[in-house]
Amino acid sequence: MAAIHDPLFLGLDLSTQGLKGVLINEDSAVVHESAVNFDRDLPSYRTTNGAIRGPGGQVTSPVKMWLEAMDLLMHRMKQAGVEFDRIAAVSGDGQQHGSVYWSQDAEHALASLDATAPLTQLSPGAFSLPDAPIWQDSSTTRECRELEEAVGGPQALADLTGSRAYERFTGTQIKKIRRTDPEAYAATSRISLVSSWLPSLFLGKIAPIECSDASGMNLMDIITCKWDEALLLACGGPELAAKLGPEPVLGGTVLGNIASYWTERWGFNPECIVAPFTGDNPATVVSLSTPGDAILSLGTSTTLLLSIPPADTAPVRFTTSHLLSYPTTPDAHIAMLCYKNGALARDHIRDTYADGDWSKYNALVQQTPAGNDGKLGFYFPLPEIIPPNVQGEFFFAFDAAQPSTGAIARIDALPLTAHPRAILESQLLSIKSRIAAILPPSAPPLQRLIVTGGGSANAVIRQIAADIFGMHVFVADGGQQGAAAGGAVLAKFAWWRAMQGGRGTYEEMVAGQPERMREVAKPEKHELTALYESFVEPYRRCEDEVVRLCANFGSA
Ligand code: XUL
Repeated sequence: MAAIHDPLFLGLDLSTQGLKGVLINEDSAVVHESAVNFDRDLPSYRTTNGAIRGPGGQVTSPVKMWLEAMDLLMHRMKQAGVEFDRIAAVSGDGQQHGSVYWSQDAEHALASLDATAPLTQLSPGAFSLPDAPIWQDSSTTRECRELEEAVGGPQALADLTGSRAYERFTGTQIKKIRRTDPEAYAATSRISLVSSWLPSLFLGKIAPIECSDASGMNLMDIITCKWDEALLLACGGPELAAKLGPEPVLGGTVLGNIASYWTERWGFNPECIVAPFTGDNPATVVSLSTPGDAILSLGTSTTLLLSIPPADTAPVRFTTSHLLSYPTTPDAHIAMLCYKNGALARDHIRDTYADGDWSKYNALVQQTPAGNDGKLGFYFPLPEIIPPNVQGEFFFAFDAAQPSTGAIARIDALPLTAHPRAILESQLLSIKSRIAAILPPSAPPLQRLIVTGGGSANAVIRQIAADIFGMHVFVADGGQQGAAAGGAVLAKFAWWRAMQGGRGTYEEMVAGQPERMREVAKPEKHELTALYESFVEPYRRCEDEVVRLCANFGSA
């Protein structure tokens, strides 16, 4: 491998609402960022927040839009003066669980891309389905129950794959397509995750799926990181193994050199390597986590992420959260809670009660007392993941002086000024009520809360998080590009290992690197954290009531 002078590493993040590119240098400092927003920059695809909602909980994104976004991103990077020939490695991440269906012509089309034309030349010919089901989809409840039954129940599936069946996980998405569109399924040569679809474009051939993101499919054995035959059979029949391709690969490996399309069209260096991309959440962990930290990602989804170091004992398994394999370190894991109603639900409250203005929203939060005088509001515009499939708005009151013993009452509404605080408190109390259950038994208490994603820029949200969790809150100094920067670090990791003959661990690479974290909030008063601690119990009872109401009467 010839050395590239003063190399840069490109991380690409294909998220729900947009595509970002981040370049880091050898010191892992961010030197460039560009972005494309799907709704704003590519309005002809008529997406709302990057997605198209169909009947029965179906949610997809047009694959052609993602191709066009890639071309536009490259244009923007070129215009900004990026020297493509200095990029030594490309990696990145994709929103988890989304899947792309390649046609029988795909390999040929990828191998013979015309460098004078944009990437949209691949569509529609290279795909057997024009739209990719994405993580917001909730249309596969039937398939979830069938899959769990096939392997002995939800805990058995969680033991095997790290998660019980979830509607958005790729295995049940594939199972549904096989049932409802057998022709398209038969016409599919390969299935990629969003994270393996992206490197396929750069390689000019279909890339293998990466282990950490494969943990979001309900198809891989979470301990061995190999496809599980019985699960493949249950979801996609005997033909699925060939459609998934080789066994999942670990991050930090080299998939190949960049295809000539990119060297000719954009001036990439032919020596540039392509490394496996991972999911957005694992990439955020790579970018931000040190052992003992919790990461709260306040993006389109809200996720809580904890790194679980390699241990001799088998990792804890859960039925209410997810266990993912770690993208850089064999035998290490990530524990994750994921909520669908994150930023979009908060935006909805801002628009309804604060004239769409964050300063007004923040002022309302600050004017209302912590705990909203014993009132809780639940806001689920989309069918939620935790608790599963609840939808609608629900309000409750209880005696804040006796939170654990007093009765809770369902009420019709909250005072109009109470909603901005109520959504933050209920979203964060939901996480607080679950943290203990996902920490491995031997784990020391969590030390820091690292916040990332759009919502982490809001000082009022940071403060509430500090008070509710009773933890000091930090952000990455270089900005909010958690996932994309993590992707760039994965590119650098693959390059660094390749430079030393394929040897070296991630921990060795980052040892001694300065930490770029800045403290932005700390618990204001002990009494506030104690108040929120006492709210966990009534929170749980109200949440159980929401689950009961949705099960009995359908969504509110
Ligand atoms: C994780 C999940 C979301 C997506 C989009 O399980 O569904 O966080 O990765 O960000």
